[in-house]
Amino acid sequence: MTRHVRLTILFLLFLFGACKESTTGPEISVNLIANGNFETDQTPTLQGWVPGSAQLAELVNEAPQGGGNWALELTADWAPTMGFVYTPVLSVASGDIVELSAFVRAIGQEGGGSIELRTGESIWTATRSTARTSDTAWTQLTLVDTLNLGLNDTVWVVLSSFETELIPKKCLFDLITLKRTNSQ
Ligand SMILES: [Ca+2]
Repeated sequence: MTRHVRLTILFLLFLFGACKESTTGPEISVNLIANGNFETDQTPTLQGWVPGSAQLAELVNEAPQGGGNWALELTADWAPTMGFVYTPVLSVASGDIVELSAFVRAIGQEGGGSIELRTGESIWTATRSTARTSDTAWTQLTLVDTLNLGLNDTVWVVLSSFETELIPKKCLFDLITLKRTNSQ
């Protein structure tokens, strides 16, 4: 084997190693939520999110600093409320440490909302990590979780208004990010 061939083989092995590394997941700090800003080119959109009830999920012309022009407004209808939206998260694996962040603002003294990370075979029975606020100023909520996934498990991000039995409770959401940090 000539030196040239040996070097070529080494180079190919190096390339293979580099490619293999890149399939373990997206780069750390990439936002895994495709539409966390609820707008594209200043046009409001709920693309990528599934609402519990389309009537309770509205895009409104308001946003926190750095959040463009539009935010998601969720209204609670009852307990449990259908005033929520969710999106599945791909490109994560068991053992990943992820950070979910969102800017949230309650409307009125009764309003408020929560952000959740759910993992399980069904979104309805999934285990939940939750952060919530009833602050009427834009507030950044953050939660960190280490994913522990079974073979058939999915990860979802859920945004929800507070439950209600009397007063319609409202909450605004914008700038939703989910990032792999892989360190705590
Ligand atoms: Ca926005």
